[in-house]
Amino acid sequence: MEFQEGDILLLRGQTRLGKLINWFQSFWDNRDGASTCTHAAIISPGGVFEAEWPRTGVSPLSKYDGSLIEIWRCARIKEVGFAPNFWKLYSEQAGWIFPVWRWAFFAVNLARYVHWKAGVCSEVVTRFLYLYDLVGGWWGWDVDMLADHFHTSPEWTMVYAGKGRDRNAV
Ligand SMILES: [Ca+2]
Repeated sequence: MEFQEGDILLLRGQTRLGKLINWFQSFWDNRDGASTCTHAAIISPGGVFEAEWPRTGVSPLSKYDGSLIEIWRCARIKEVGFAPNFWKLYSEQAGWIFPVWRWAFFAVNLARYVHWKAGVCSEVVTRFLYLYDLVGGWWGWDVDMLADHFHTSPEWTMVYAGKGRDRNAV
């Protein structure tokens, strides 16, 4: 499976922290009451573009080797073109220290109202989708909102689900 630039990676939360995040997300989720994914990133030149501690930027895809991931694809991103919107997003979000404080606002369901410039992982991905008119906003979007959107929108297809490739495997 070759991933394309503009595909969206969702990480299924398996760790203790992941389970805690899923509990929070399902607690606030008034759609399906369930949450399985805890991180989101954009397939980009050099790997994945993601907001994560310590700074928002590009990480190698090999970081997800052995982790359970889902890859989602929307045709419009390729039709409109990846590069202009990606580099616009990059210029806005790359380099910020991960806004840890935002978790407090997510926890009390105020993240969509209280923000500065830097988003958490799911907000950065949703901002990217917003540039394609695929969503109506991005602040306050948690990973489960993104996952639920992908599962319910006809524009999105899951092209891969399973373990990230183990590049050391023979
Ligand atoms: Ca959900």
